[in-house]
Amino acid sequence: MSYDDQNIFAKILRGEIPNDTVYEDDHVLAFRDLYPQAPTHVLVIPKGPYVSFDDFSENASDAELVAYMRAIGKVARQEGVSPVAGGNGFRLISNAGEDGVQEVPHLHVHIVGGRRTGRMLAKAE
Ligand code: DGP
Repeated sequence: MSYDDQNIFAKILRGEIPNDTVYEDDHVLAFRDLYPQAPTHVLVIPKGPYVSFDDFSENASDAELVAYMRAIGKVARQEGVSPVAGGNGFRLISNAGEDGVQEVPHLHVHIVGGRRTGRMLAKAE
């Protein structure tokens, strides 16, 4: 699957659509999910054109990979959900492709917290 630069997160990165940014650096943008499913629901995306986690892990530079991993932890701490910084915990979700039920084809990790998130998987729709 090739990268579609008309996806909604590409438009957010170009500033064509507003977003509620919580963190940004040279390689990463994090912003609140438009349809939050928990008190904390932040999406962390790389600024580069990567469709999914596997695409990113294969093709991103070391600097992008490190920045992304660090940013996820920073946002969890900033949002107060990091258990190693006194928070009550969180879940990371990164959906990929059809079986992963990925809606937006630009890599994103959901940081979900602020409530109990239940068991890992729901039954298939
Ligand atoms: P996924 O199924 O993992 O591809 O989730 C996509 C998420 O993106 C979903 O939780 C809703 C969110 N979303 C969709 N459109 C927008 C938007 O325009 N702005 C923001 N902030 N979030 C969006």
